[in-house]
Amino acid sequence: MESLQELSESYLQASISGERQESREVIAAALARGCSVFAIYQELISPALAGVGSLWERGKITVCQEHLATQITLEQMVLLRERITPKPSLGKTVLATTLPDDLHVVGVRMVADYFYADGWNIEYLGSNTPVHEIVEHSKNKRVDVVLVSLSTPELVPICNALANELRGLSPSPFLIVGGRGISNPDARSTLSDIDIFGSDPAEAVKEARRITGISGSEASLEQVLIHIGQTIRKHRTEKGLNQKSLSEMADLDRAYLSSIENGKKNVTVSAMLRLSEALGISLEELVRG
Ligand code: B12
Repeated sequence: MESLQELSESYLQASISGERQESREVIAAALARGCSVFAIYQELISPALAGVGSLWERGKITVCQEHLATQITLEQMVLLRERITPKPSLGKTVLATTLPDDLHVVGVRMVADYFYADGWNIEYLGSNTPVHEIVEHSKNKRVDVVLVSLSTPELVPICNALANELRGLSPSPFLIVGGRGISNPDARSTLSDIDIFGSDPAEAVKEARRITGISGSEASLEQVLIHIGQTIRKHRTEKGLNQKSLSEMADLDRAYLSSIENGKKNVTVSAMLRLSEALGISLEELVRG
């Protein structure tokens, strides 16, 4: 079986060759090995794109090949996103964007997906958004957190201008900034009025929860039951099973399964164990989604 690193190398080759189907098969192979969407983002796609960057820097590939790899990646990410079952809604909104003249969207889309999985509403603006538009949209949508990705330190002055304008809003959203453009401490030291600097998307989600006052155990029992029900339904339909077949496999009453899937029953641990076994997933996956 190929390691994730080998799969990443195959993905790099397939994507710069414009082989959509082959690129998709590499991702399918990682999924078949049980890799999560976020493991694929971090350990397969990100290193492959870093590889694309270094081939391009050394003149080994054309700009068109770099563009093909990015477009194929964005397509694969749309498909991967569909596999994410978000946690119950937190009722909080994050706006994710790059700044004017920054076309690099893969990183910010990935970070937005971490927030999506955590139950945030996402206002994803993609690339090259003017500062005053970000501020206006934040105000209109009552955004709680603005998340900016910088691909180069040259964007720091624009980011400072954004921070300054956001401070003028009431209430003022929190500002989280990350990306390759601030990986260097010198670049970070020139940023002002930023609530959080981030490099690790999972850490950024935790920090965003902390600064907006969301505790880890925010979800009510009702929300948890709805979430478990949705997870069961998602895995059941992915396996092409109807409720009748799954209830027989798990030795449960069909009507009981139906109310579990609708989040209407306080499902017992033994029923969850039987369902996780029948669906071929761990109990933890069933609970966390
Ligand atoms: C694809 C790509 C492009 C594509 C982008 C297309 C698109 N639609 O996204 C195109 C061809 C347009 C492009 C153009 C350019 N690019 Co370019 N590009 C890349 C490349 C190969 C991959 C970028 C990528 O998607 N990486 C994968 C993602 C997942 O990584 P990431 O963005 O770093 O994000 C991760 C983390 O940083 C973090 N993160 C990111 N944002 C945030 C935000 C928060 C809040 C948090 C918590 C975390 C976080 O989470 C992500 C997941 O771990 C990189 C090479 C590389 N090593 O990355 C160069 C690279 C970024 N580009 C570079 C350059 C120089 C350019 C150009 C100036 C080239 C030119 N001379 O024309 C132009 C600029 C265009 C512009 N105006 O923006 C340089 C930047 C160097 C620098 N830092 O100053 C790089 C590093 C290549 C290099 N080695 O020189 N590029």
